[in-house]
Amino acid sequence: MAMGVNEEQILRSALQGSRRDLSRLLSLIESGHEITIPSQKSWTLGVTGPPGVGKSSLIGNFVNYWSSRGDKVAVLAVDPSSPKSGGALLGDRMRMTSADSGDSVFVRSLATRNHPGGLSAYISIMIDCLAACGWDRIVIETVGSGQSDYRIAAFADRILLVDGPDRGDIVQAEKAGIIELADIIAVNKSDMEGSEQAAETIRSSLSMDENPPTVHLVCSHDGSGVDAMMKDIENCIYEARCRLRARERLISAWDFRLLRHPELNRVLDLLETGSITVEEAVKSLSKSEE
Ligand SMILES: Nc1nc2c(ncn2[C@@H]2O[C@H](COP(=O)(O)OP(=O)(O)OP(=O)(O)O)[C@@H](O)[C@H]2O)c(=O)[nH]1
Ligand SMILES: [Mg+2]
Repeated sequence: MAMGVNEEQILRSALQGSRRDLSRLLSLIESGHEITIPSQKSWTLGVTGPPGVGKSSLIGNFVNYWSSRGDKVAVLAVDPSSPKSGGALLGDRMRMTSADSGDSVFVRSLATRNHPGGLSAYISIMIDCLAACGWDRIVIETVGSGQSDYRIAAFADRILLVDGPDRGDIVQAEKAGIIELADIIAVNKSDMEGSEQAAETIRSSLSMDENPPTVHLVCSHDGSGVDAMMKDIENCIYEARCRLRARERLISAWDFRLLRHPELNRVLDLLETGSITVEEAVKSLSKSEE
């Protein structure tokens, strides 16, 4: 479907720097409008990890670091307020503004609950739009509590996994299989007991890897360790995990199509009553796709 006049106007105005129209543009994309924009060269970082480990707080540090260098930073926060630390995003916004970086920061939240098939179909085009509108650093924050959540981070070129000092956090990340996708791992809350040991546990579990991610012990509250980690994020060579990420993106896109398939409920009814086998269900859904 070609873009309407109104959409073209919004796109043009967003490209000229209107933040309001950039927001409107992202809303259009999120609600399924097709926006045509040439693929862009962009700098993207996915930040993922279990709920409450301090992802948003660390992103607040990154924003300060980048905006003090003159970079413009856009943050796409997917389901930003988990019940465990609800309202965190607002706090971050305030922190970002207090860093006198108002014009150089753009924060947008995206709720997966409105999208049964996830956000995979929208995220790349949103990244292209942000890059075309002049945002130099694009960060995608996702809660890594389930595979479909953390997979969205794989749409970024580099992935930072944030973990906490609790063994529970780390086990959760291990179970979800996020660790293997990460280029860099941050064990946050170094001011808390157990954090050093948590970092050591992760390092030793990675010691057999061919290209192990670097593990940083950081504290978003006082900023310790953050500058060294930022340098690592900037310089990270992420090619080693490109294929893995491509695989995760493909699986996301596949899930998206399946969960939005118009015949899905009919086929599920048949499966539920045992009228067809899973194999027949797959065949039936693939046939009606052709
Ligand atoms: N002690 C300590 N607490 C921290 C640190 N960083 C973040 N926190 C606290 O941890 C809680 C969660 O922080 P968030 O930044 O919202 O964590 P998050 O991972 O973005 O949370 P979700 O997006 O809800 O998954 C807040 O109460 C923070 O103040 C830290 O370095 N040390
Ligand atoms: Mg958060």
